[in-house]
Amino acid sequence: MKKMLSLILLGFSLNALAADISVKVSGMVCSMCAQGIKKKFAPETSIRELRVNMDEKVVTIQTHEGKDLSDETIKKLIQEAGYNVASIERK
Ligand SMILES: [Cu+2]
Repeated sequence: MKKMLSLILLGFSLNALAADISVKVSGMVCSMCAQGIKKKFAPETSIRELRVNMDEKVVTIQTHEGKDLSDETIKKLIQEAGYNVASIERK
C-alpha cells in the first residue's frame, strides 16, 4: 500500500516537471505563419512537442520533463517570427 502511494506520488511529480503551455498568438493567418513559428522554436531543446492550431490561433508547447520555457523566451521568439503574444496559459 505504501509502495503504491509513493508510485502515484512519483507519477504526479514527473508530470509537474514538464510544462504544458498554451500561447494565444495574434497575427497568424495561414500555414506559412505556422511554419515560421515552428522554425523559430526549433532550436529550443527544452521543447518536446509544439503544435500550431490555426483555427484557434493557439500554439501549444510541451516541454521535456524537468525543462521549462519562460514567458519571456516565448514572447521573444514569437515576436522575432513576426507575431504577437496575446496570452500565455500554463497548465
Ligand atoms: Cu501566414
